[in-house]
Amino acid sequence: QGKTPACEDNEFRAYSHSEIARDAATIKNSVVMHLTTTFLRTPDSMDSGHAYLASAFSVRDRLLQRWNLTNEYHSNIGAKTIYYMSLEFLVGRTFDNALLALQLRDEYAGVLGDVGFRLEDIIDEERDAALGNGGLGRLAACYVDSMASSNYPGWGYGLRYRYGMFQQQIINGYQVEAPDCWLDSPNPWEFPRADVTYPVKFYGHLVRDPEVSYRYKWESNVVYDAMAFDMPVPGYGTENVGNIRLWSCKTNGLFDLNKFNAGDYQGATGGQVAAQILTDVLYPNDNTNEGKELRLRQEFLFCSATLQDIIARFKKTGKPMTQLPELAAIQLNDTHPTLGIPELMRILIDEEGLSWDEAWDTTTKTFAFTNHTVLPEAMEKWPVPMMDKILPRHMGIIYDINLFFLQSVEERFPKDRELLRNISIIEESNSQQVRMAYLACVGSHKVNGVAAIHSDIIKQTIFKDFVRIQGEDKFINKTNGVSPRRWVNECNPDMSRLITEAVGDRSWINDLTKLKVLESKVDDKEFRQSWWEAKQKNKARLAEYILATTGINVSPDALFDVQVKRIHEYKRQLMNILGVIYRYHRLKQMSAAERTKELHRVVVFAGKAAAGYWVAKQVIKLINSVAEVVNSDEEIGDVLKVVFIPDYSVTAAEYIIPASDISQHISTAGTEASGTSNMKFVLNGGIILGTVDGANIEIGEEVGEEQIFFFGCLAHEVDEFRHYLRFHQPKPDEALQAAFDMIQSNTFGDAHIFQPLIDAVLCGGDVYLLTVDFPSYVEAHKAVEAAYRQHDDWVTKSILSVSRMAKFSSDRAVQEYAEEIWNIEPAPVGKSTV
Ligand code: KOT
Repeated sequence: QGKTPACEDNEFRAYSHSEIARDAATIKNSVVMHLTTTFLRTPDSMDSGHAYLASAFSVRDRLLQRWNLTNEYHSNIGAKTIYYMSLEFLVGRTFDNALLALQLRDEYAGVLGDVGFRLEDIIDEERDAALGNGGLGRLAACYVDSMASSNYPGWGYGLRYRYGMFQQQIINGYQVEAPDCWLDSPNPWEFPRADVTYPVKFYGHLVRDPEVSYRYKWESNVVYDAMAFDMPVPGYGTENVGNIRLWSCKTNGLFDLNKFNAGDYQGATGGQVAAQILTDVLYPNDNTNEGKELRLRQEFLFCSATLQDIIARFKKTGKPMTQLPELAAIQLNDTHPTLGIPELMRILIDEEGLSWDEAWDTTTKTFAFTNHTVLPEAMEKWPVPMMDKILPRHMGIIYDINLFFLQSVEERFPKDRELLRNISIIEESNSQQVRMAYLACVGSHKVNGVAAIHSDIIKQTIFKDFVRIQGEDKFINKTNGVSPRRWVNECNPDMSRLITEAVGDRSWINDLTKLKVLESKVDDKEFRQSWWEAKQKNKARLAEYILATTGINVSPDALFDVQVKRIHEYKRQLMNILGVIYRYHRLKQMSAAERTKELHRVVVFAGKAAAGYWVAKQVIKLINSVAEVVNSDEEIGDVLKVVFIPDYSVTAAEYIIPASDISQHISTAGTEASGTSNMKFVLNGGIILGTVDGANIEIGEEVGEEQIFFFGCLAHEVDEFRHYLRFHQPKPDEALQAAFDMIQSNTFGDAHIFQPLIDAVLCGGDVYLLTVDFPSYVEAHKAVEAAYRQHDDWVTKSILSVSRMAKFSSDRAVQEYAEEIWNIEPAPVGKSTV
């Protein structure tokens, strides 16, 4: 290929550098242009769906212009770039986010208003990009948002699943999964790049280099093409636009002409089908590892395409490969992208001709690894025979990495065979397994947990021996954070307006330390009143949403008590619904007169269960069965309502979170690595009822103990309780027993369906310690209720909490990663636009 000549045409160049047009006429023009030419519609036949698409495409044009400038600039100055590798990016919607970032929201609202559309309705036309399960995927989306907004040269790398997180329907109280066909309508927020395509090999055999014993040629006929799709990530208040590059498996070239000519039309496309399957679906598991072969192939396609792309970009600089870590940092979002380590080794040794030592030094300086969970069932392990068959070269490299690592340990700790067995990357079980967390750890220069307690726990458990061998300094904490753009400014416009008034400008959106000024407003009567009203308005908005999605009527005057997250035994939605049942039991025992004195409460649940997770699905059924009985009990009326909102998503969260008074984060101590919705709830003026776990602890430290309701046993007590309960019958207290009794007397339908849930507690060792924590859980609820009745104090708690939440901005988290792990600096393209 010849070198592209520099563009001599100044009009061309001037246009590409031009400012974003903000006047109504130009915006209108571009919307109509897309309506008529991209979508072949006329203004007279425009419905809200096409109004959305045409508007979105016109915003996209503006983003892509800045996207180009950002990338051109970063490559011109030779900026070091962070590559955030994640199998999940839970982005949600982009249109409103982009409008806010470009500060074009009012302008588009005006233009659309002129032709009879409300911006809110147009925004509602967009489907979520649900390329993730929950916290881990949403964290990745917040981090690329922060990189863009803080001007760090950074890209996310992921997979473009044809079907994202399944849609959840509730039928007869049960979860039913339906495919998420998010790409059925045009997606304005992705940009296909047919020119950015890499071949990815599978299977095959190895031919040893005659000269260098550890260098191989990997020959295979099974080669798939991964093609890039770019999703622009608008930075807020800056001209920088970040990028998430997603790979899709291309089916071109897999057409078998021989079979076609022989009349085997089906067979001719068999290869295409096999290829497409690779990026077809997101595995809907959160905190569990299924160990499916297809998933391993997905992971490798992702890692190989990403590493090839990063290296192709680096090679344009003409620098030697050993300097890669000076221009690139790669962060592994959990172990899912760990094959990037042996893939980089393979490229450096087999294709670039580096020695093993040079390659290893370069690789370990480039990679860093984030661990997100301590649950044993989530630990990724791959059978050696499976990996050897699909990725023979990588299996060999992993063996060598392990050999050299074990040799170095043996030198320092001679004759400690148990130590060697414990830290080996290969687990010696029947069918050996590759322990991906160990591979990620050995191949990285830094390993971090996602909240202080979690980072301590991993140093004492899974990485204990590694801390001894590789030193304390390698193992650090990076407490999670969330984006103030999406999780305050976008989802809570009324509260945001109040904050902007208090701060004096919108600078807080990129600098949450500014929230401190709210503390001085805490005694301002008018401010307090507006604060309360903003919450009430959000509650009214959620009440409408609940009515629309479930048909249930709830009053915004009740206390909104919310638990929304993946359904998992360790998150203990079961304990919550048992608490609700106990409350119902008490209400039924009261006289009508007594009941009128009770605080009205709406208990909101939402969340998906992995399709194969039977217990979690039964919990959903129990919640819905309780809801049906309680909500139709005329004696109870508005005193207690129970709602399960179907199909929890980023967009649903944007409605639900700003409306909560109290939210529950009640995992068994030591099991929730961090949690991130806890941060979002408090940032939106809600109070936490939670265990001493994950980021709850640090939130408590920041907001002060008056502003949080803790209960339950502590992480260091858990092992002892579990041990005791393995050999002794768990003893539910009276309250918990009352709840069990109510279920068992068929109050919520056939008790048989729920008996396994009760058995898990009473006969299954109560692994999640419901019997241990239930008494203090009930007490904590009482404390919440008493506090909520003190309306004035509650508003104080709410304002003080928000004012003290600066730490939990993903901007702070990303800055810490940049300074302590990635060694990169901000590189703003143009001037700040705030
Ligand atoms: C594990 C395996 C597959 C898919 C997801 C996971 C996973 C998710 N592991 N940890 N998480 C969550 O990550 C969040 C972000 O760090 C944490 O806040 C949360 O506590 C983890 O459960």
